[in-house]
Amino acid sequence: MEIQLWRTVLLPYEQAVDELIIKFRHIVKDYRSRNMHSPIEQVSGRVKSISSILEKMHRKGISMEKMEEEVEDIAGIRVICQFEEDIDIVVGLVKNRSDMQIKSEKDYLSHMKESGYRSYHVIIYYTVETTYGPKKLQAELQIRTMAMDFWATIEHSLQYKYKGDMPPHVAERLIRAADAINALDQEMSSVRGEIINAQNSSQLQSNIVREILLCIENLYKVTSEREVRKIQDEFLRVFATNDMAHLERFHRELDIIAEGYRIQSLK
Ligand code: 0O2
Repeated sequence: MEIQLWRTVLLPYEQAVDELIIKFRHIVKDYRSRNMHSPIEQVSGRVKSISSILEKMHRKGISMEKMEEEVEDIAGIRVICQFEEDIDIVVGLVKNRSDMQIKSEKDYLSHMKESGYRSYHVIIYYTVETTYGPKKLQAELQIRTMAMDFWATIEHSLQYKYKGDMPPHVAERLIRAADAINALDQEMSSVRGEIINAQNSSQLQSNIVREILLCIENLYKVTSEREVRKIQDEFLRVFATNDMAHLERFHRELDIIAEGYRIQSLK
């Protein structure tokens, strides 16, 4: 295939990767704006390089005509979670969507690969609207914890270095590291509730502070600078107490004050 033709074939995959990243990032935004723990921590994606596609086709004996059908990970999305339990939640979110249709799943969590690799893979069908009409294509979602991702990234670069000929002592170390990663994930899961509570209250605090500052900014438009300064000083005093209940009370009171000014301005 000529290089220009490759570009044309790969363009919808680029679009799919861009769109999917945005959609998953919006899920994160949605959870965070509700002061809830997001099962997704980070999202990234890539279109497989031409040389990597060719290598896979060669290794698996895939013909040019069958490339788009049989190379399922031309578009790849990596979804990183904090906890192993979050992976199931993400898979559930994907299953509930009407814009992503699951073709197959590979569970390398319960069935770790020989290398030590752990992750949950989902192949989806996803339709992009191109200049020439809709195109249904496949994308691979790799869903894993931050710890699993750390291991996979390091191991992937070693695979690249040794090109399939990993010295046994390195492979052994990697298996041991994978066991340690697994233990770390289990340990983190055991304190998941506590960690989530701490994260939620920090998210709640930052959302409340944002709303208070927005409210103070709006008050500038309807009342005197002296009055706003007084409110701002009071906010800084309340903030310094580091008392969440106090901050929430201040937020409610400020809402009432702002509403009062709003009603006054309508008269
Ligand atoms: P890249 O560079 O990520 O695109 P396979 O024969 O494994 O290539 P299959 O059956 O399609 O083909 O795939 P599988 O097992 O679901 O793996 C697909 C992708 O998972 C790989 O893509 C890797 O990204 C990742 N993966 C699978 N096994 C391992 C592993 O042992 N270590 C690491 N670090 N990653 C793994 P590619 O095509 O290898 O590469």
